[in-house]
Amino acid sequence: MTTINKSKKKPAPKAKGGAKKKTSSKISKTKSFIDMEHKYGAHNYHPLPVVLERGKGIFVWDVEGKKYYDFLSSYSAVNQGHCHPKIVKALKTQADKLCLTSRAFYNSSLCEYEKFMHSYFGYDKVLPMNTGAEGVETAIKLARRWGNVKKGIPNDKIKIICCDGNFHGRTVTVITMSNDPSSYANYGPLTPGFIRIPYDNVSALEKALAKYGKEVCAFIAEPIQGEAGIMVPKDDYFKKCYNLCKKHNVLFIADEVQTGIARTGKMLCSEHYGIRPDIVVLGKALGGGVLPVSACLADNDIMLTIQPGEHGSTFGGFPLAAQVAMAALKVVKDERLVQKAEKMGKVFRDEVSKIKSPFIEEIRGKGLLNAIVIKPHNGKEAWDVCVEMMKNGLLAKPTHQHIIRFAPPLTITEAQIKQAVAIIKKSIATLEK
Ligand code: IF1
Repeated sequence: MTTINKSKKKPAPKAKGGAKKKTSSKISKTKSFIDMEHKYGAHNYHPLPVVLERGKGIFVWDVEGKKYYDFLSSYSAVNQGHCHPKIVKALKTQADKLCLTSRAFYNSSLCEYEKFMHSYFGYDKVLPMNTGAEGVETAIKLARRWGNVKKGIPNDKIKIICCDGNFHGRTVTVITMSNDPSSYANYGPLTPGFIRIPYDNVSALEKALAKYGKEVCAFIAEPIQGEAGIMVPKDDYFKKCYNLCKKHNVLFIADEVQTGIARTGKMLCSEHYGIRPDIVVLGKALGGGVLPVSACLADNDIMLTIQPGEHGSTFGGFPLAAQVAMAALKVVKDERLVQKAEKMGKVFRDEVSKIKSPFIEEIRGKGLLNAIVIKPHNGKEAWDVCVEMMKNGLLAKPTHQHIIRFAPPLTITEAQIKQAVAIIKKSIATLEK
């Protein structure tokens, strides 16, 4: 897959006013914020022309006071809903007490968090970081170290196998794995030691391992590819990959940054496939939508290959993050978000499949991580559908030119899903005319 993410390249259309009843002063409020950002901010995104200032649960409000369904959830970082009172309370309580210590000293929250993560996910140890990309970098370091120390691969020979269409973050080593030029082009020299194979193709992994197995320390994949367009692999793909990895003494790394924490209707998406990865990378919703919190989970055999002083982060595992992450994960259990995502995902896919439109080519996903594939019609494509939905009070974002991701907070109710699908239907119908 070599498709460029054109949705990010396309210039954001000018704000056309959104709601019909806006006064000119209100329009200029939105425009002035956007102009300010264009003048002083780096040009690394192409957002929809909406300026948000408040959020509660599944809703967000813009600076004009207009209310929207949030069907992006900050790329699945807000699974628990915006400003969840229990998560915000944990943040405030700890902020008044102790925010940051660095890892030069012990702190009374981190150990509690580590024990909590052990009982929650069942891995011996957790290695705390901040962003998803750092979590992936850490998994790469762990795998390489394990490959050297435990498997005996010389460091200049160590390889990691990754998949076409992957998205694992934006650091230099991580973009090395990407085959999307909009991620990696002109950022070279990149990091050596990666082999890329097609996703959802067992024989490609089999061949790569037959050829390079002795030098491979790990295979890394997203259980469902997000940026690629919510690509759900065949049911038995990952089980077969996992078994091949075991046969060749290769670690299986699951990047669950986007798919983890109940999003797909299981706590970890890997559970759908009946596998327990050797290393799990978590991020996004681990911070409950309020702080960047990421982590690698692994057992001692892997984790203990990194010795004291050999890896770290000023903020990784800071008291504030530790308390927020525990609160965020408690909310997931207390509010049965795994079960809700599973059930509401079905409702969403059922409702969308009832819409008869030349725009809708396919609806796919698991739990509340879904995508509608848009067939261009009347010269309109996914971006235009998103702009129209925005006008009608629902926010979602295209990935590539023809796919729209739909991922509301997992706290959404059946009635709200139905209202949201009505907005999708109405927006598409407007563009059909
Ligand atoms: C952007 C996508 C989502 C991720 C997986 C690691 C990371 C991500 C599976 C890195 C991050 C984000 C980042 C954002 C867009 C977004 C995204 F469309 F690109 F693929 F969510 F779907 N692993 N994904 O999805 O985590 O360092 O950002 O905390 O960079 O444009 P991060």
